[in-house]
Amino acid sequence: MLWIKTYITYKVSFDIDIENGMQEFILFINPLCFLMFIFGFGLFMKDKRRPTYIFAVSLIVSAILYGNVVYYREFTDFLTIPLLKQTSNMGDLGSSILTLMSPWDILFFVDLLILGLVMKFKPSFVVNKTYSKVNRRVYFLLVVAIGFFNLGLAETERPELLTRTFDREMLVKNIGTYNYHLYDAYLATKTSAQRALADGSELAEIENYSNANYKEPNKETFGIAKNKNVILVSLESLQNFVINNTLYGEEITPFLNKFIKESYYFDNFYHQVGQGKTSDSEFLLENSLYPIGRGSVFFTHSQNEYTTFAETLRAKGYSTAALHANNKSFWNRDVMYKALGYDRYYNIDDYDVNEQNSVGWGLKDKDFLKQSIAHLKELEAKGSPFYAKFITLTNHHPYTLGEEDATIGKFDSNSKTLNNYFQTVRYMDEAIEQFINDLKTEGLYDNSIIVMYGDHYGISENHNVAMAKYLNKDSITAFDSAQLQKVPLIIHVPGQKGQVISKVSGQIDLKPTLLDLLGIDSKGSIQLGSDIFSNDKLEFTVFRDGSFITKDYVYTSETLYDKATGEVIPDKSVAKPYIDKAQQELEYSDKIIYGDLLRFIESGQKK
Ligand code: GP9
Ligand code: MN
Repeated sequence: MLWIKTYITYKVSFDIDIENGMQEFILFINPLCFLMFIFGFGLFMKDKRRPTYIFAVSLIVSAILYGNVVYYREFTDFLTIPLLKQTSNMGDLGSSILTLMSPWDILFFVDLLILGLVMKFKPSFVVNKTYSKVNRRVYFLLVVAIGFFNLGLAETERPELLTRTFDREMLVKNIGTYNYHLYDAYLATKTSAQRALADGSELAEIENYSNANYKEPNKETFGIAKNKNVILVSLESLQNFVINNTLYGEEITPFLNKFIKESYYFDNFYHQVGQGKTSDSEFLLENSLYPIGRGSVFFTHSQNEYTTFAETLRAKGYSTAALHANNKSFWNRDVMYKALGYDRYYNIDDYDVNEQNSVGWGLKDKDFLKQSIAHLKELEAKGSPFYAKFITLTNHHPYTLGEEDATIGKFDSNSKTLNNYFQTVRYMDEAIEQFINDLKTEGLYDNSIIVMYGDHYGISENHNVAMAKYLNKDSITAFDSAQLQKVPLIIHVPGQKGQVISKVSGQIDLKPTLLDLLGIDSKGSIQLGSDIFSNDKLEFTVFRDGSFITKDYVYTSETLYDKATGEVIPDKSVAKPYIDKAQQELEYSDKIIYGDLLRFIESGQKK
């Protein structure tokens, strides 16, 4: 029953891309080896113990599967061990998780009910028999054989499955959810050993790579924001498709649409986060390194040595602060922010938060930004330029908003998430407008650069049907999904003229881009992005799962598309250099993080 249930779950709850009959077959048999193995221990048990064991295992395995189902509904991804360790996130996640569960989910456990009834009314079905040693050996040999058979088929379909995989769907598809979890557990132990074994010898190669990819800054923009304050706003879940777009004829983000006309607006800019969502975007910004493939680097590697954007500014005399009205331990920020070089974290304890001014995840953006002005004044009073990073919150899944705050209608589709999204996006737009006006009144506008970007997608692939309806498309394909990962990037430098920059770029480019604007050359420091303004900028952006976008190509789920036409290019070899480069960069980045390699750089050498 569990085998069949797992397979049905694959088909119903997960969206696993199947290309041929062989892949379907692998998917079908992949739960078998693990389930036979784990239930096999029942063969050693007698009397009442066996049914108890079988029932307990069924319950635990079902719970794990169900956990994945719920997580997948929002994140289109599978659970990992580092994620489960993020217990300090759990409290706040409550409201989000509840919206992802449905009373119908009870059907998911129907097999347990059947099993219970069988045990009660037909106990002989599970107990009675004792098995001889030979029987048991044959049984376990069979398990091993099925395991190798499965792995063998998987390797032919997907070579290097276990050594070079950044894509969890690929693992689940080939070795099954349960073996995937075992593999994940193995990775968890392996990564903890990796730091201990690292000795810095890997660093030279990575430094060479980083230096070779360094791009000379653009003379026209280098230093145009020298010594200005940096006010950076991370726009929660804001995707680029809402910019300059309408809902039933009404502009969704009227303020931002105006603001981009007097700023640099990057309309081909992508988020690159993994499971760490907002925290991953912060990591990308600060380090110009990729977040890790499993869990959140904020949790797993907060003790590492980093060379960050904040630290670099601090070394130039800036005071540095992060402002976000959530519990300080969410995403382990209180610990990680120290490693990233923020002098001060203004968190929920620094704000007046009550029922009236809260919605969804907490303090409403308008109130958050309003109350933050006092903190900015505090930073300004220190007498040196400051770097202040704001993280908004209202436009967060499940996008709840009180009627009194809604100034645009809802969309009408089968996805409540997408329907609500437009309202919270509009709310955020208004909050930003109010904030910019406040900066002007406070005299902060003219001596600050203002940087704003979407931290990651807001509408997951789970809402593709509704999204297709909104975008007037028949469906959302993998090709479309990849390009929907665009988030807006807006940089406003005092006195500039507006300009749209359409180079393909991503969050990994933020650090070198901003440093160059501030007149701080990042040459020689280890970074995997480059200044977007540079005339030599390579238009190439890698996603955490190994997908990438260039000027001409979109590569996702191991399929290469012509970006202009959306057609599949069967001969992937034309993009081989990019495919290799994407893998290489992710590997280098992982090596740095897992080996804590930056600790081997002499502090004098640090930029
Ligand atoms: C929580 C906020 C949201 O503090 O940053 O995090 P997310 O769920 O988007 O990663
Ligand atoms: Mn976020």
